[in-house]
Amino acid sequence: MEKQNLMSEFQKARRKFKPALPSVLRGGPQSVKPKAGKRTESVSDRETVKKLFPNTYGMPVISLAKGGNQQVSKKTVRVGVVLSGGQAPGGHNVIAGLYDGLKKANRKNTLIGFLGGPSGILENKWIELTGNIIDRYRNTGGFDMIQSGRTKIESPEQFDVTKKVLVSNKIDGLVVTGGDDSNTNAALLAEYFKKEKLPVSFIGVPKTIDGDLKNEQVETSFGFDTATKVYSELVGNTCRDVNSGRKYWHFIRLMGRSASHITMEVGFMTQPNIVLVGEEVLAKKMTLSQVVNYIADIVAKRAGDKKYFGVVLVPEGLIEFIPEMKELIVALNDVLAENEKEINSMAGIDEKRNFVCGKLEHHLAELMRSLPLGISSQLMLDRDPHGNVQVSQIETEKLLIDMVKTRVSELARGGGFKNKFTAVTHFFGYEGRSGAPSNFDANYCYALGYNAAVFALNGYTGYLSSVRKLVKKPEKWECGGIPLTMMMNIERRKGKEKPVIQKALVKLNGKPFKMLQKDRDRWAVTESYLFPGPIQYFGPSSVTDMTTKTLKYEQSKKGK
Ligand code: FBP
Repeated sequence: MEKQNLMSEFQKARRKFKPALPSVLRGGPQSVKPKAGKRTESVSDRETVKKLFPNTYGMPVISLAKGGNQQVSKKTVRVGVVLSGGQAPGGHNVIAGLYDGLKKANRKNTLIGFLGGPSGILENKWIELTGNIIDRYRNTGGFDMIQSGRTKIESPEQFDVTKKVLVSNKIDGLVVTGGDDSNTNAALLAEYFKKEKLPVSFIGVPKTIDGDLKNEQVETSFGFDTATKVYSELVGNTCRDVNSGRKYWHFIRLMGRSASHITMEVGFMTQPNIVLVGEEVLAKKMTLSQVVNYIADIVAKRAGDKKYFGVVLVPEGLIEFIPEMKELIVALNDVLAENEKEINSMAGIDEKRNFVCGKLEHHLAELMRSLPLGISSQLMLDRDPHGNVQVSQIETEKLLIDMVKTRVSELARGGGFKNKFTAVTHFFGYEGRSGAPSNFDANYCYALGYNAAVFALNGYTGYLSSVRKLVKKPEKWECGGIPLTMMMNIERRKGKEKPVIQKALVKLNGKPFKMLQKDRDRWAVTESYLFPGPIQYFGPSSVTDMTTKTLKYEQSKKGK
């Protein structure tokens, strides 16, 4: 709990920030009328998704307009909230907005917070969130008010426990704040409760710093704005350092488990020498050696100009985009899932690797053996509860440096430059996930939470809270809800076909990538570095209210 005497001057000042609500929400939930649009379909695998969600498939998109809706104030509701997955700046403001929305409708409404993520539901661990608690966390980063976790509610027993816990606690609605996997879970719960004829509303809120939970209706997930601003400060400072010392190459891996949105945004903000984009590597079917050659050629070119320094941005998910590595990871997922007990009983990494290699096809076993032991052991680490490989634990930047070093030595032997390649590694991930939310995230999250209150009060279930037109001022933002099933497709997880919300990867025909393509050759050979400095919370609006370049480019004439 944030106690007044344990607060920095910044925290005290930041607490006073009043998020600006979209004008449609300003009169409270009782002055908002939901309007239904057309029936919807899932993004793909329609028949399969429809069969899996017979009660919640096809629901319409809902938009909110001003209008009398007094009945939401007449009943008293008890709503739960859970934070799920990785931290993202602004989560506390989602809860604050939800709380304020519920209380504005009826002072007797209550909000409870399940502790430690979805496991808090399974273990029936929760606290009532009072005004005092909420006030201590307004506009703060982190998820420490109620913490988070990655437990997936998936077995029939877990669904049964969830039912018992929510019913016994008289919960009318549950707001699930999470990424694609957690919102998939919310959709499954919505479907299950509908099937059981239990009137509990499940409303999702799009969270993830990775920025890959977006589509036509969701312009960005919350946290991306703040996290990329934090990373941009660090990368900008590193660019300034190389430009001063002129002796190192910095390889900086940035979070973003699958998509390269974070890396591209930080690239726009700082203009380093190399920005790798996983989605491009996949589209061009580049091998690991080709990625290495691309970097080594730029290192050699700069060395030819007597520039023995530079900055490379590496998206954390790169490794999974290199087709040969992806094939290996997919095969490993199955081998690890099928032989979990046996592998866990082995103590040595060599033993594990030999065992696993024995189960892989010959060419994949060869690839696995060719990797440094550290990397192959990181590739074998436990998958997260949703079946994802934990790329935050794989030191791709070290693998690249090793290989670039070898390649640069080869090139240097051909003459033309001195081989003075010295590299330094960084991983910027956790540093950005819990920063104090930028004005954008503070406003956006508050609106998402308040909007979720409107949806819960109106008894909707299986919807994602959506706030749009985000490049405009907050009062002009549009609010509504998107059926979770609309965003689904079928993917292979833990060796099985599962319905999941489709991740939004970087589009190679989209404006952000085209902007990068236009500039990156110049950034490679010159020092075009930008130094964005820290997020500004106070000061001129041109600086404090700046949205991300990604959002700006994507929303400019629909990103074309
Ligand atoms: P979410 O998708 O749950 O928001 O998490 C994203 C992320 O921050 C990734 O960028 C990163 O790979 C992962 O979480 C790290 O997870 P963990 O906190 O479990 O190490």
